Amino acid sequence: MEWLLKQSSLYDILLKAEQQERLGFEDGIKLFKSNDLLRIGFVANNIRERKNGNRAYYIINRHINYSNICKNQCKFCAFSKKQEDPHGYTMSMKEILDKAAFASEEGATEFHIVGGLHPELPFDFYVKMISSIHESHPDIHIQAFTAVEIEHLSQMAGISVSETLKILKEAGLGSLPGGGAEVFSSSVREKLCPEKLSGEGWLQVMREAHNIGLRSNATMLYGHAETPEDRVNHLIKLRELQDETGGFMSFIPLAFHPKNTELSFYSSTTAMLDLKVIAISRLMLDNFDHLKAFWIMLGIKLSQISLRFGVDDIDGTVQEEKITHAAGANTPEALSVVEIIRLIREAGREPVERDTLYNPVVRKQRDAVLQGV
Ligand code: V47
Ligand code: SF4
Repeated sequence: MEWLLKQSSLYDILLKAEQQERLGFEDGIKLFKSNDLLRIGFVANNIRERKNGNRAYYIINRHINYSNICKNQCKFCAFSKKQEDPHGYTMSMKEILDKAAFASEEGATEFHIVGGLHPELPFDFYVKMISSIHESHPDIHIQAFTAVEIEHLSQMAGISVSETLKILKEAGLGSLPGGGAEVFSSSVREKLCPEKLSGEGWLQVMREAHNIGLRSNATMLYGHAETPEDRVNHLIKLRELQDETGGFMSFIPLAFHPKNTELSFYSSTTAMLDLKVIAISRLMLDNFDHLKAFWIMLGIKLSQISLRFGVDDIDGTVQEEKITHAAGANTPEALSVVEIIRLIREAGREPVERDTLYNPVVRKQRDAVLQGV
C-alpha cells in the first residue's frame, strides 16, 4: 500500500490519515487543491472500512416538508415562499398524520420533518405535530427541525433554545437532522443568507441538543461561493464540537443545486468535486462514525460510487422530497428498497437496514423475500 501512496505529493498527509493521526487545516487545503482523487479516495475507503467494515446502511424513511413558507430568503433556496405567494403551503395536521400513517404502513422506521421558518405558526403547532405523530406511531423515530428551525421556534415561543428542545423531546422528538449548517463562514453567510442563524449559533443549538441527549446529524452545503478554506474550517468546527459532545451521528455533504434559485448563474457541481468533498470529509472527520450520501442530491449513480470513496450510508427511501426538487434535482423523489439493495450489492457492499440511531433493523419477512435480489 505504501508504494501506492509514495508516488503522490500528498504522501505525508495520506500516511498520517492512514495511521489515524488527525489532519490539520493546511492538510485539508492541500487535499482540496490536489486532483489526486484516486489516492485520496483509496485512503478514505480504508478509513470507511475500518469504521464500518463492508456494511452500507440504508433506512426506510419518509420526508415530510410540512410548510414551505419562510421569513428568510436564502439565495441558494428554491423551496421557500413568502406567505402571500400562491405557491406557498402549510400542511394541515390531518395531512401530516395521513402521510405518517401511509409511511408506517410502508414499514418506515423514521419520519424526517423539516420546513421553512413560518412567521406566524405558533410553537404549539410544532409541539402538537410531534406529539400527535408520536402518539399514533410510538415506535417510529421522529427526526425533525434543523438547528435553524429550533432557534426560530424558541423565538416564537419566547423561551430559551434549551427549554424549546426539552419540550419537543418530551413531546416525542427523537433527534435533529443536520440541515441549516450551509458553510459556517460569516462572509459567505453574509452574501448568501444574511438573515440566517450564524454558524456559531448553529453549533450552539447542536451543543445544547447533544447536552440534553438529543443526537443529530451535520451537513455542509458546497458548490457555490465557498472557498476550500471555508470548507476545511467548516469541517474542523464540526470535529471540535464532536470532540466536546460526541452527539453527531453522521455527516452529509450537500451538493448545491442552482436551478430556480437566485444563484442560478452557478453551474451544478461536478463528479470530481462531489467525490473530493466526500473523500476529504472522511479524512478530516476522524471522530464521525458515519458519512452519508444523500442520493437525492448526489444522484443515484454517484451515490453508488461514493460507497468506495468513504461513504457508508446512502440514506433511504425518502418518499417525497421538495427542497432539492424545487432546485431542479432530476433524481426521483423515492427509491424502493429493492433498488437501494441492488445498488449497494453491485458496489460490493453488504446492505444493512438501520434505524435512525444506526441499530440494524431485522425483518424476517423482507429478508426472505429479498434473498434473490
Ligand atoms: O438546510 C437548500 C440545503 C438542507 C438547496 O440530516 C440545498 O440526515 C442543495 O439538511 N441545493 C435540507 N441543497 C436538507 C438536509 C438533509 C437532507 C437529507 C438528510 C439530512 C439528515 C439532512 O438542504 C437545507 C440546506 O442546507 N439546501 N437549498 C439547494 N438549492
Ligand atoms: Fe428558509 Fe431554510 Fe430556505 Fe433559508 S434554506 S429560505 S431558512 S427554507
